[in-house]
Amino acid sequence: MGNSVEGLPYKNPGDADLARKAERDGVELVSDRLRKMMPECAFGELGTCCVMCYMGPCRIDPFGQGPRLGVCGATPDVIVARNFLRAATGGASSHAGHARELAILLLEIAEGRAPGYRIREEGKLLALAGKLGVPVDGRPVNAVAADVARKALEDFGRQDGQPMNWIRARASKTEYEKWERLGLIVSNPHNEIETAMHRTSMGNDADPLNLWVATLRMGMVDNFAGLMLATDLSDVIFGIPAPKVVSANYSVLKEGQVNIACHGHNPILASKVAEWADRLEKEAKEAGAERINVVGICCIGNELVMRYGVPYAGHEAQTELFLATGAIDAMVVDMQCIWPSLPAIAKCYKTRFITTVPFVKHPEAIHVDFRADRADEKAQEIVRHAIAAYRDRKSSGIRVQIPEASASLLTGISVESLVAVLSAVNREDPLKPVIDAVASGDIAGAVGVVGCPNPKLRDSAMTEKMVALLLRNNVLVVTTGCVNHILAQAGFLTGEATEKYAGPRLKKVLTAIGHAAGLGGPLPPVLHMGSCVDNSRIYDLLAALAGKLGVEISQLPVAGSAPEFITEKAISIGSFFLSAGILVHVAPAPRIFGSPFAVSVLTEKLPGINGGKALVAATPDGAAAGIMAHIREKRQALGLPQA
Ligand code: BF8
Repeated sequence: MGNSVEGLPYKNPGDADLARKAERDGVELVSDRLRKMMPECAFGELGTCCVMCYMGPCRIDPFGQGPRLGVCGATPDVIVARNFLRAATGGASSHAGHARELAILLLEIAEGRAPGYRIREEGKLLALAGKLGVPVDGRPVNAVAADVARKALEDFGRQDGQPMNWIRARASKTEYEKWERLGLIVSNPHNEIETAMHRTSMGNDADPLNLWVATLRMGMVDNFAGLMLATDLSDVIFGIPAPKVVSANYSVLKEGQVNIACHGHNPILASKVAEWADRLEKEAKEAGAERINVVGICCIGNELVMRYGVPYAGHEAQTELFLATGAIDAMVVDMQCIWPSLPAIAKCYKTRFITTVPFVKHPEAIHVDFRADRADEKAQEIVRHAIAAYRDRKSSGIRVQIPEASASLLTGISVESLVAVLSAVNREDPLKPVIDAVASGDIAGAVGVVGCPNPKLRDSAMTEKMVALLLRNNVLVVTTGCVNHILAQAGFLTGEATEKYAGPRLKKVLTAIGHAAGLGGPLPPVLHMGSCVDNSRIYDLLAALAGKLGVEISQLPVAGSAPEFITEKAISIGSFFLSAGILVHVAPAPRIFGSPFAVSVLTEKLPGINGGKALVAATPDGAAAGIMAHIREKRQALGLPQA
């Protein structure tokens, strides 16, 4: 494949500057803790450490040294499969919890119990209602919204074994039938989660194949009760994202302003904080600040930038560094990916660290019990904390250092807005230009590059280099999650990146689309589709493309990649894309290599059953080469010319 990208300048200079500042300030960072943890436990890495019962912990050495079975008799294949299923369950629980909160909020809005919120996208609500079989004609919007919310909540209490409403309504017919044949249609996400915990507890399921099928089913829970439900309802309540150009990186912080960093996932909290930051500007000015500046970190950064153009600060692995700037007055969090290290670091810089969710607390944090029915009151309380902290910062002489690192990105690519952009090229059939470009080979394929920034791989610039290689090979990239912060900071989400990184054929297509859409230059080669729950947008796009071509998603020349994954949520998302029959590349290595059975299921057996396949490669060249080989194979099977 060639085209090595060694030597290109990818490092964010702000990271190194702030790491030095943190060291001077006596603040320990993730990189320090990671170093102290080395070497990490090899049994854990292989997945053959079992802590399910108190006859253990047991660990199996795959090289034949020591015991071959756990004390209970569990084989390494069983131990690995159980551990992996539990990880997928952790991830799916997070996404289902996020989505269920939105369903409850929609019901509260419809019943007039959440006065701070409203329905912004009636069109999307009515379209969903139609798919769910909710009558719409002549009914008030709130009555329809209440029924849509009840349809969502019904899935979480369903005991009749019937398929989830959200799967019936939102899966394409082709994919639904495939999942039905494979026994992957789930009925109730909570039952599925309960059964997964039950079957993996000591003395239950000892059939590795049965356990791996349960993992694929957990992937279905993740998508239909988590990702897709969350995206659908967030769009209804907070708006469908539309394209916009926004600033990113450390320079979005402003020394003379009250800086509030939102961190976490659900727009229920952050949208209100952003609103009240504007409404309380007068109070900030009275405190001597120019204004209140809300910025987004991690996935809530994606949610806020996609819909409202809120400055796009940075990713998970930079959170501690953002605190080390000394410029953040309040860090406001809801749930997921909130490192326990943060409140103590915040304290060093007089940053008020504010938790808001009853099950995400920290002894050193300020807790504001944020509730949708009192959202305006609680958001004001949070913003006033930040204004008070600004006064403290100014009077206490905290040293502020904001690196000059800056970037901009085109964001807001929902399926709806992408179709609108493409209509500029073909009004009657907006997806046709993309399909034609894929058919001719101008676009070789597409890859969803998603997930987290893993400190183990950050120094190698794994994500940036892999993406540069894919682009040079005329592969279009779409992104969600924290990797988008990485790619935005490295300049990949601009028209200039098309000039710099895209292969000639991809460049030709993106330039034509960009000019037709009035962008005054090419469309970026990396399209930002949102937060981790917005992986559902990628699935919707693939389903639309497959539907137009009359093939299954598994036949498309596409792949998913989580090149630096960290969390269990990445595992549950990956499990869904395996269920959908897609190649899923991951790095670092998932904890499966202690089980020959797991490796054969994920790399040999599953591809023959539904097309899903795992690819493990921890170097940019290895990952890009594996993905390109897969894309070529799929093109050949469809009878398309090689790009
Ligand atoms: O859900 S990308 S580090 S913030 S897990 Fe977490 Fe990973 Fe970031 Fe979002 Ni997704």
